[in-house]
Amino acid sequence: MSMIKTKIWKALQAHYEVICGQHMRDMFAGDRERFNKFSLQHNNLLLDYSKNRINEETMSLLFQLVREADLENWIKRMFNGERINHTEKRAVLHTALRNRSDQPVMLDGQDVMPEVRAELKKIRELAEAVRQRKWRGFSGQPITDVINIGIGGSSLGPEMVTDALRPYGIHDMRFHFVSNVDENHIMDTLELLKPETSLFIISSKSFTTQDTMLNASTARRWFLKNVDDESAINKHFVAVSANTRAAVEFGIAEENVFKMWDWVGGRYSLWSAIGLPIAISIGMEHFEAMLDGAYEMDQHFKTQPFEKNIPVVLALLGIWYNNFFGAQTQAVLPYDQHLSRLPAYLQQADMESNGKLVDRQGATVDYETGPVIFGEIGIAAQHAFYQLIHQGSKLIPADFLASITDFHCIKEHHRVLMSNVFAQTEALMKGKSEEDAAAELQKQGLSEKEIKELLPYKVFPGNKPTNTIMFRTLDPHTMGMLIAMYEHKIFVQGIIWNINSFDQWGVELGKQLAVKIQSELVDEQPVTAHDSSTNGLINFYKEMRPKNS
Ligand code: G6Q
Repeated sequence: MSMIKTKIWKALQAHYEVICGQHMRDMFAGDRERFNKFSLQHNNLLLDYSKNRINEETMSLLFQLVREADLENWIKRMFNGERINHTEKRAVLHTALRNRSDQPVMLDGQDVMPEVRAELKKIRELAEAVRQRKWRGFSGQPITDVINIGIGGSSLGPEMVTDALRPYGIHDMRFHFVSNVDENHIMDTLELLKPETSLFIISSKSFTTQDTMLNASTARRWFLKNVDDESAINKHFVAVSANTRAAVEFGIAEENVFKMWDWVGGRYSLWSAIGLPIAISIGMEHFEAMLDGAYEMDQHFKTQPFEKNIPVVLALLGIWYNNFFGAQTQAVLPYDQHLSRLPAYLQQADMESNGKLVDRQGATVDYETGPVIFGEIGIAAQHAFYQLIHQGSKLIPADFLASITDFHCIKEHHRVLMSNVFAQTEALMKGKSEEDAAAELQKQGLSEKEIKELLPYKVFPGNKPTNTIMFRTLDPHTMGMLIAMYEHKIFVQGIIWNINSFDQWGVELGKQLAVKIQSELVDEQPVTAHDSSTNGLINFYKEMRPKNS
């Protein structure tokens, strides 16, 4: 039976009819305990979800929904290594990568932990050797530049975290992330490098992704052109892959290949050797602190009752807006500059996981699934697209993220920053009534006529939902907690929507399509095999491109 035909779904729908006419302003006015009721704290992490269009009944119905979806059992199945990614027949065990206990994690009767620990040891050895200048290039010089060549899950996570934990990063080393097959990306990067001080990490779970393979070959060619010594490759190229053979065939020494496993999805893999750039940047102790933070969130997720469970609450609020209010989007608005890549990272994590139309039984769903995730640094976005959130015709639930301390202790900066976080979420909730707007205009000395004309534009409806996620400092431990929090939120939503959050056939399609057309671009012959638009575009390109390109 489709979820939307269940009793609990209908109860939520009926409840929505009651809530949608209510304003959060009145909800706050009528309940002084609202913040205490609708906020959760875990260590130094606070989730304030009181500025949502909910009351106690809403939450109780939503908790009932998640119980009926059998979440408790699904959590066990995931952590216990069942093959819950049924379309690829794979287990989903990224949590094993950050299992900091001495408990085994069994997969088909075998404990995966010895292999996980062996890889962590290998990561530590490389990270320390590079950081301590013991890893030397062919000419005896230490590494100054680390270049990650990978795309999607093999790039976004490491890039986001390396950036986010910059204050913990080694200062005299530069990190580059090349993902686009557009030659500008690799060429612009190579321009900044010297072969003798560069370390390339070729990150590809499959080691067949065309974009990555091409960028890796170009990097290798550039290196050999400058160095002219094949044996020097060993000191400048390492790989991370589940396909060791292909990495070795590419020319990477077997001892320089770090392992990945098919039970780790690309977008969930930054905890593995895919996180090498992070480990080199922040050092192994900090990398492990990040794993500790994620493990702590795993334990919280596994053991806390749903009512006190941060990922579960976040997931349910998302369902509330997505499926009952008809919201199409979810904004991610970090106020910490170091989280500037978080929206891009979550776009993949969320949309690749829950952008699905077919349920676990193979039927097309008759309800909305994953939302469009978008976002930007909050302060920058305030001067750009917040207009639409405040006064547009769409409902856009938003997550605000902010750290309580900064690293440079420049008080004015941080106070101004935080005052914006508090002011924006308050304004989005309260809005500005006609009376308040009119009073403001009167104060500015406008005439009655002018006020009447301007008033409609100066009114803010408010009632815009936000979560505020605040933490003491953006340290490695907190970073681990935050990422794991979002991973589990996505998982919970996938369970409620009855979809497989761990495959990505849409991405696979992209990998196949271009290969076919590529052969048609070799010669100058016009093509006719496609629809008229595709034919037209290909032929225009062929005609306009410089000869011999
Ligand atoms: C992630 C996706 C996808 C993948 C890239 C790169 O979950 O599967 O983003 O990470 O397509 O794939 P490779 O690591 O195999 O090159």
